[in-house]
Amino acid sequence: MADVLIGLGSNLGDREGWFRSALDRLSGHPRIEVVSVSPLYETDPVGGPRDQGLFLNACATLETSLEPSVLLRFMLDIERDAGRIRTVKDAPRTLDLDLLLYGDRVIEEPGLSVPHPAMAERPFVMAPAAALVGARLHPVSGRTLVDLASVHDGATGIVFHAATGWWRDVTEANG
Ligand code: PH2
Ligand code: MG
Ligand code: MG
Repeated sequence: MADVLIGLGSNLGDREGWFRSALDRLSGHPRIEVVSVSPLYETDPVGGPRDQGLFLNACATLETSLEPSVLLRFMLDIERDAGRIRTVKDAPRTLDLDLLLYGDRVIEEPGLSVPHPAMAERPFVMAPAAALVGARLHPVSGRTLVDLASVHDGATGIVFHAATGWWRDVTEANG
């Protein structure tokens, strides 16, 4: 079983609702267990068109026996079913699911880079990641996620939105 960290992002429609249904889909998969879910943060959009709405961002940890490429395909299916339309880079989106860490594996394949190459430089990823699994090591830099996140201390545009528990009691999901 691999210990996986994913990122969730949304700035269109029922942002929290997209997150809830994505986590429901993930936990409903026979080979995926949703282990923990971070607080929700509301964040200023980074990149992309002007005048897009604020994001909600969060992270979750999963246990899975799915290979990374198979897990990624399932995540892309969930995005598509949430009505995600891919237009320009960093366009507003109903749901973005990013595979951030897969155990301590380092993967470079077409369409799949793990650890996610931009994660450490993005405060909207590192704030929830550090809150959830701060002691975890980034397998390339060898630094903890808290340490990597501390570069962004004092960053603006990252606002705490809801405490862990906004999805559901994770022990219930595991039962
Ligand atoms: N995702 C992006 C680009 N910009 N900005 C915020 N605040 N949150 C995101 O999830 C996000 C972004 C590309 O995936
Ligand atoms: Mg993304
Ligand atoms: Mg993505």
